[in-house]
Amino acid sequence: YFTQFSNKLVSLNGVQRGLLGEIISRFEKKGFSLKGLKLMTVDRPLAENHSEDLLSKLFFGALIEYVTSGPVVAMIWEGEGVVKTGRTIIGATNPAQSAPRTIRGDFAIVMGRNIIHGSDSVESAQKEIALWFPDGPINWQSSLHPWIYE
Ligand code: YYY
Ligand code: MG
Repeated sequence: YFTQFSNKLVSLNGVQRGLLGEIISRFEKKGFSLKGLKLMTVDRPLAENHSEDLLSKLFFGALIEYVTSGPVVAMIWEGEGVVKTGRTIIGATNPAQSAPRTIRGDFAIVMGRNIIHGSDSVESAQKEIALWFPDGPINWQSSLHPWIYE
């Protein structure tokens, strides 16, 4: 069983720029399973709670403004190693350094508009899933499971 979940947030300009299908498609094609998905606006307490580890950073205010300024899509993806592999699919924080064929490498130019957030550890994924999906993940299993895992 592959119970590792990761919470991904397609941030404001992922939605505004019409990249949602493209982003979902990259995780789907890899073989990960979608266990939660919603389009939502973000209030300040949620944004601040989500990014509380960055409270002391100079860019914190701008980050909160950005995340609360429009709809985001919150997703839960499940699969073996999804937290680490998901961050590889997303690419480096600074799009100027993200490799081509990563989401940030292909679709973003500057750090403060880098399209998508992904949990950085299994522990933070658990915390973020509880924060964004109070009802938890959707429980289902893909019939492709034996063709994706040995
Ligand atoms: O996990 P990741 O999103 O790759 O980077 P974090 O260090 O957690 O920062 C969160 C978020 O903050 C980043 O995606 C963009 C923004 N940010 C920024 O605007 N300027 C920085 N110098 C660092 C991060
Ligand atoms: Mg982070």
